[in-house]
Amino acid sequence: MTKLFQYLALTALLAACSQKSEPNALVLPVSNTIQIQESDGKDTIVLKAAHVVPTSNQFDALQNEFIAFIHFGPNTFTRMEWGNGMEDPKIFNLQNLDTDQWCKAMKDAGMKMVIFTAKHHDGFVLWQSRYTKHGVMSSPFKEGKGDVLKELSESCKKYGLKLGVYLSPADLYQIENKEGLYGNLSEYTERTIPRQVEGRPFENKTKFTFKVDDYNEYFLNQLFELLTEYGPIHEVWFDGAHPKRKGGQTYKYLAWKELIRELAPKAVIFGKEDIRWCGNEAGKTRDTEWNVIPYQEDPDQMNSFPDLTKESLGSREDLFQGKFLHYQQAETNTSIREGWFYRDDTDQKVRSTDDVFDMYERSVGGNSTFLLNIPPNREGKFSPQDVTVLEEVGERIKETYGENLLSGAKGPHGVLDSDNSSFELLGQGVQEIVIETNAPITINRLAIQEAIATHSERVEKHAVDAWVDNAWKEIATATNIGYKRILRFPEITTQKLRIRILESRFYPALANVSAHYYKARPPQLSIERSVEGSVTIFPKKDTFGWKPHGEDLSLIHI
Ligand code: FUL
Repeated sequence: MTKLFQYLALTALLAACSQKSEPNALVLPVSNTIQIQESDGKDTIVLKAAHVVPTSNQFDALQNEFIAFIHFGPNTFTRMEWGNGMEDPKIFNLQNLDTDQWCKAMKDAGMKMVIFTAKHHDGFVLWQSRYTKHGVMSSPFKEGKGDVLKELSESCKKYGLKLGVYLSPADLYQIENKEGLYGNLSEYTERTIPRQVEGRPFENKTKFTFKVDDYNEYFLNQLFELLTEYGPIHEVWFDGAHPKRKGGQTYKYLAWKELIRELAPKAVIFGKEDIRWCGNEAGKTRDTEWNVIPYQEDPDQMNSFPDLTKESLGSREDLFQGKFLHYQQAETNTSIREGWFYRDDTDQKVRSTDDVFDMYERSVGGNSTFLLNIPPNREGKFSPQDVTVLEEVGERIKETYGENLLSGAKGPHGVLDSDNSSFELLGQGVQEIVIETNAPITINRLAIQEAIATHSERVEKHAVDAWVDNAWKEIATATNIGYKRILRFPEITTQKLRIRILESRFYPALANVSAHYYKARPPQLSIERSVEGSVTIFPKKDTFGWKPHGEDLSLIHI
């Protein structure tokens, strides 16, 4: 880290020298949200954007890179994607549960955290909640004594995975049943959270008072249980979908947030100001994914957040429309299977290792986090095909990215750190860096990271050249970098690389550069024999489709 501080000093110096062109450079502090003033010109807005940084929780979440989603519940047994809330809890007829097997497979894949559907839209709870009987307590699972979340949290501890919870705001059981609280038009009054339940005291004695209605109280009580009785929670996932609404029910998110920040200080909140949905469920990524996003209101005060699905979200033109600039990273979420829930091992297709690895490189290497869903089957396990894909993806990640082929190379300030830590901050007028290795290396991947935690995301366009046959040869170009950009290019053997920053919002600050080699696999082939005996060999078609209900659910996000 010493080097980093030297470079920081250098940048400050260079900034000081350039006071004429950037008068605000030295006085502008970095922040998670920066307000735009009416008097701000375009240059000032761009400069402000270059000072918007993630919170330490957001930065930790970005460093997880590859995380897991688990959809499990009555739908696993009814083979539905969305339940209707009126399912008999006995449907959840789980005879075996092997959360260790889930965790081992996720760990082998290189994932760092798992987010579990504690409650999906059907309202069935997979933990022993004090506040409803619609859940595992009324199911045959361990004669009503089972707690899936508890078992998962214990396995997570054992395998060193972080845990997150998905608690659906939409709740069909609370909508459909006679005594349901959702949209029951109850009054907003002062309520103490958690509501005490006889014989079920909480070890955590924290108390909150919020002015809320019945459903918000129910939701807060459940959040209290989830955030205090299952170990540290690192992400709370709020889904935007609503199969049905009732009674004009609204959500008092600002109260939920207060409770989460207090009880789970390390957690990021998905679907709100910390993390945004990438905008599709099929694993598509943007070529340019900016995480500094313009808002019309202060995101810290906002109660609801729209889904941001446009192709361009944080370009200069987008920023000029905003009143606040806010760091809000994207999660690229999709499922390893056709659908979020397990249906069967015959018709429900599973993505190939090639497909998952490609999404990994595009999402993690495209300034976002990769959230991959693996739905357990009715035996309480991941199916063998899913496990194989996870193992193979993990092996490829390790084999490709486990080692930096630049370690020991000479950078502009001496030998690069072999641990790949602090690298280089570019000052005014410094638009390129050259890295020279001790011996020729053969590479087809380059990963570049900006020092976003301290210097925001600034690079808007860059290129990489390799020294080949006594000349520079451009091998890759791309737009922004941010947390991480993985460049993929045909393999090249060289001893010298040059990174050129072509456009940036302010002095770019690079944190890491690493070079890698991905061993390409031969294409999967299919063989067809005709009746006459002739043989045709052709590349296997990837027939995976995204159809949870036979339709694209991303279209019904509301
Ligand atoms: C969507 C939900 O409707 C799906 O069932 C799933 O939970 C997915 C992650 O989000 O909005």
